[in-house]
Amino acid sequence: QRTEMGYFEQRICLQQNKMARTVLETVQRKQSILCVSADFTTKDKLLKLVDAVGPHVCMIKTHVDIISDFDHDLVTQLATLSAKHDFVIFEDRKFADIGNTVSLQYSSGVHRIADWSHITNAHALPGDGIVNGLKKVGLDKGRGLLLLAEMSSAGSLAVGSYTQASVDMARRHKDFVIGFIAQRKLGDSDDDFLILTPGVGLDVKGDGMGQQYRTPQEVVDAGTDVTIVGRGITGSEATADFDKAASEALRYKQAGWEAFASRHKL
Ligand code: S5P
Repeated sequence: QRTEMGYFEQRICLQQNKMARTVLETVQRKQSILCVSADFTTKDKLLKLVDAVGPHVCMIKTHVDIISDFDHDLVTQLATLSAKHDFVIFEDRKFADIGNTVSLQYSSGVHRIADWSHITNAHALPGDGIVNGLKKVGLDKGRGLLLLAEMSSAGSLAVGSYTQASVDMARRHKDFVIGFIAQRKLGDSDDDFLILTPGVGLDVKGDGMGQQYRTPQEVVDAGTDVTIVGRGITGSEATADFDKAASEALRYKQAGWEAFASRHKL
């Protein structure tokens, strides 16, 4: 019978990238596979939301380009909350350009994502150059990258041979690529890529704009490691209720962990 330590130790051993190990260690420490997608558009509400859900998550996902009053104090405060609540920061930038351009987008501009985001993600579409461009900036800073191998939205083109080519690309860059945004387990047990799954909700099936939701149990059964939940926890920003967000986060944390612990016999 495998113990809880055994399961995580085994997986941590297989990871070449330090940030991949940090994600697994955080999941184990907090007994949470929950990443909250904090898609609020003002600094004050975003930080309040993150402080409210922080105790229940292994990771917080941001879209900094939607924040109307973005400044570097925001990322300083985010880093403080990350240390206070023990979570990994994931800027969901979805890079999609040639290597030279993405290295500039990652390191420079208003957001300087590489300076503060522990992990980020990219489409495999442009080919290996996108990974090389991001790696040039992020590897020395100890960052990790996820490739979007599948998407949760209806009619996604990232299927079949595109998804398979994304897995092959990740295998060529195991020092930097830690896993995938995907709807199910990808790769084999030797790879041990992290699988992060968006499109997770307990109460509704869609959002009327193509998003498709499955339950934490369903995505864990499909082999995910981290459930990404946005509006199911945060509700709408206009009627932001931070106590409600905290209690919903706890509900999703428990549902996800129960499914994960049972699947992996923890
Ligand atoms: O395939 C994807 C990939 C991502 S990263 N589908 C997604 O929905 N996402 C992101 O996850 C999306 O940009 C959003 O920030 C979050 C889902 O939010 P929700 O409110 O629908 O849970």
